[in-house]
Amino acid sequence: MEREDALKLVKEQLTEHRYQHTLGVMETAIDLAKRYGADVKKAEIAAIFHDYAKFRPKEEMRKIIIEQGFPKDLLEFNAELWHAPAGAFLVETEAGITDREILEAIRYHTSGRPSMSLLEKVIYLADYIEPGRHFPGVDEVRQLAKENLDEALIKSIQNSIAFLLKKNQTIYPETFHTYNDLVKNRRID
Ligand code: DGI
Ligand code: FE
Ligand code: FE
Repeated sequence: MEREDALKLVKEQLTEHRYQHTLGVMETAIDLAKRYGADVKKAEIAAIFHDYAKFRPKEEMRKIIIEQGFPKDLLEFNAELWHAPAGAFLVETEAGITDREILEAIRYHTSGRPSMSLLEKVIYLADYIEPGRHFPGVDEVRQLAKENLDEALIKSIQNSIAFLLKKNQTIYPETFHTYNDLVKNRRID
């Protein structure tokens, strides 16, 4: 799908603010894909569609998670997590994207997962460091992202977990599993 067609589909689904975030993720994902040798076109399309389901009603997302056999434990955790797997389903059925790698990058963009693909890592990190993000620690992750994709991911997950702890929020176990997997496979140079 061409960029302009994808952006048009997504714009209808999002607020102006979330659309601007999406444009930032798109540019950042393209940069990261070039830097780390991921498929640039897939990174572009996955980034454009990553938050497609962000504003869908909770009940619709809950239904998709149950009917599509996504892990049901998602439903016991914060509903903010649901737009990622629900989005993967809706992007396939409504936008006609069939590429599994793109759909998985969308599905795992919030929690990550162990053994993430290069494309999944690019989208996860681009979502965290796009230019519109302003939270504490983001500049450190932006610096790391220039040198080492996994180290940047580890730092971003550490920051996210610390942020959720501070807010007294539950933490979805897959977030820990992603973190542990990356740390175990760390290459110390
Ligand atoms: O959709 P975005 O805002 O661009 O970014 P995202 O898909 O990473 O979603 C971030 C939101 O999801 C943010 O409000 C924090 C929340 N979140 C992510 N992981 C967890 C989580 N919330 C809880 N409670 N537990 C998690 O593990
Ligand atoms: Fe998201
Ligand atoms: Fe996002």
